[in-house]
Amino acid sequence: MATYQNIFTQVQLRGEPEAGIDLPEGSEPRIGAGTFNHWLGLIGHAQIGPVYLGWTGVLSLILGFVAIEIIGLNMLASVNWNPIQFVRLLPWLSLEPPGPEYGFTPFVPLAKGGWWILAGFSLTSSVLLWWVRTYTRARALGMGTHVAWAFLSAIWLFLVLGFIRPFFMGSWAESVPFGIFPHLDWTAAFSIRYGNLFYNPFHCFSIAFLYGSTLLFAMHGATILAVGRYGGEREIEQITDRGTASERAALFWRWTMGFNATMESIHRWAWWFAVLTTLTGGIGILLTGTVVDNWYLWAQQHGYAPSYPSTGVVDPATLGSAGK
Ligand code: 07D
Ligand code: 07D
Repeated sequence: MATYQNIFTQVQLRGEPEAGIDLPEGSEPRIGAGTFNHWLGLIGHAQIGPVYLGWTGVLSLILGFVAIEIIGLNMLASVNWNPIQFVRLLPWLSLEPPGPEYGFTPFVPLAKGGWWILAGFSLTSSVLLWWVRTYTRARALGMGTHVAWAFLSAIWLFLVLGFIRPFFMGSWAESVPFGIFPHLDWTAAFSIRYGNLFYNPFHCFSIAFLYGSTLLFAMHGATILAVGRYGGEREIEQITDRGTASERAALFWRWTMGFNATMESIHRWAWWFAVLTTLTGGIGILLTGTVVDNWYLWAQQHGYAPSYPSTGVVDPATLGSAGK
C-alpha cells in the first residue's frame, strides 16, 4: 500500500466530489457538482469544480470573449478573411491603436483604431470584473484579500501601459497594439524612442524583483519538496512538532547561509517580490515621456551613466525628441 505520496507518486482517490463549505443565505449559486480528471490529478487536485461564477464572472467571460472576438476578426480581415493565412500569420498579425492624429479622443472611426478602443475597453472591463471576483470570493471564504491586491499590481502595469500613460501623453498612439510579435516590436521601439529603458531605474527595480521572484520561487519550492519525505506540506503538524520538516528546512538555510525565513515570512517575501515587479514597472513606464524624455541623457545628468568625451560628432539624442 502506498503510504508516502508526493507529486510523482500520487494515489488518486475517487469518491463523492467535495462541494466545499456552505455559504451564507443569498450567496451566488455554485455551478456544477464537480467531476474528476486523471491528468489534472497528476499535477494537482483531480477534482474540477464546482465553480462560482456569479454575475461578475459571467460578465467578465463575456467581455473577455468580446475582446478576443474583436481582435480576432480584425486580424482575419487584415488577411482578406483567409483562414489559412490567419493561422499561418497569426503571431505577426495586429490590431493597432489609433494614430497620433486622433489624440486621446474616444471617437475614432472603427477602421482607424476605433476597434482597438472597443477591444481595450472590453478587455479592461473583463480584467477588472475578474478582480472583483477574486476579492468577493476571498471575502466569502473568510480569507484575507492578498491575492486580489497582488493581482491589482499586475493590473496597474497593464492600465499604465494601455490607458493611464496614453491619457497623460494625450494620445492613444502611445499605447500597445494587440498582437503577439507586434507587442514585442512596440516594447523594443518604446525603449529606443525614450533613450534606452535600461537607464530607467524603475526598469532596474522591476528586473531585480522579477529575477528575485524566480530565485525565491525556486528556493521555496525546492525546500518544501526536499522535506516532502517528512510531510513538509502538511502545515498543521509542522507548527506543533519539533524535529519536523519545517524545522529541518529552516535549519538547512541557517546552516547554508546563516539566516532563515520563517514558514510565514517566506510567503511575505514571495508576495512582495512579485507585487513590486509590476508596481515599480508601472511607475517606470508612467514616468517615461511624461517626466523623462530620454533615459540615457537623464542618466548622464544624474551621474548614473558616464558622459563620453566629445568626438565632435553631434549625438542625435541631444537634439530633442523627433516630432516634439
Ligand atoms: C505563463 C500565465 C498564462 C498566460 C499566458 C498568456 C494572451 C494573449 C493574444 C489576443 C506569464 C496568454 C496570452 C491572452 C493572446 C492576443 C493577440 C504568464 C503565464 C500564456 N503581454 N511579452 C508574452 C501579454 C506586455 C513581452 C507571451 C499580455 C508589455 C516580452 C504572451 C499582456 C510588455 C515577451 C504575452 C502583455 C511585454 C512577452 C507569454 C498584457 C512589457 C516574450 C506571456 C495584458 C511587460 C513573451 C511572443 C507569459 C513571448 C511574451 C501576453 C504585456 C513584453 C503572448 C496578455 C506590453 C518581451 N506576452 N508584454 O507567459 O513569447 O506570461 O512573446 O499586458 O518574450 Mg507580453
Ligand atoms: C504585462 C502585467 C499585466 C498583465 C495582466 C494580465 C490577460 C490574459 C489569459 C487566462 C509582465 C492580464 C491577462 C488579459 C488572460 C489567460 C490565458 C506583467 C504584465 C494584468 N527587460 N521592458 C519589463 C527585462 C529590455 C521594456 C518588466 C529584462 C530592453 C518595456 C521586466 C531585460 C527593452 C517594458 C522586464 C529587459 C525593454 C519593460 C516587466 C533584459 C526592449 C515594460 C515585468 C535582460 C528592447 C515593463 C518598467 C512584468 C516595465 C518591462 C525585464 C530588457 C523594454 C522586469 C530581464 C532594454 C517597454 N522588462 N526591456 O511582470 O514595467 O511584466 O518596465 O534585457 O513596460 Mg524590459
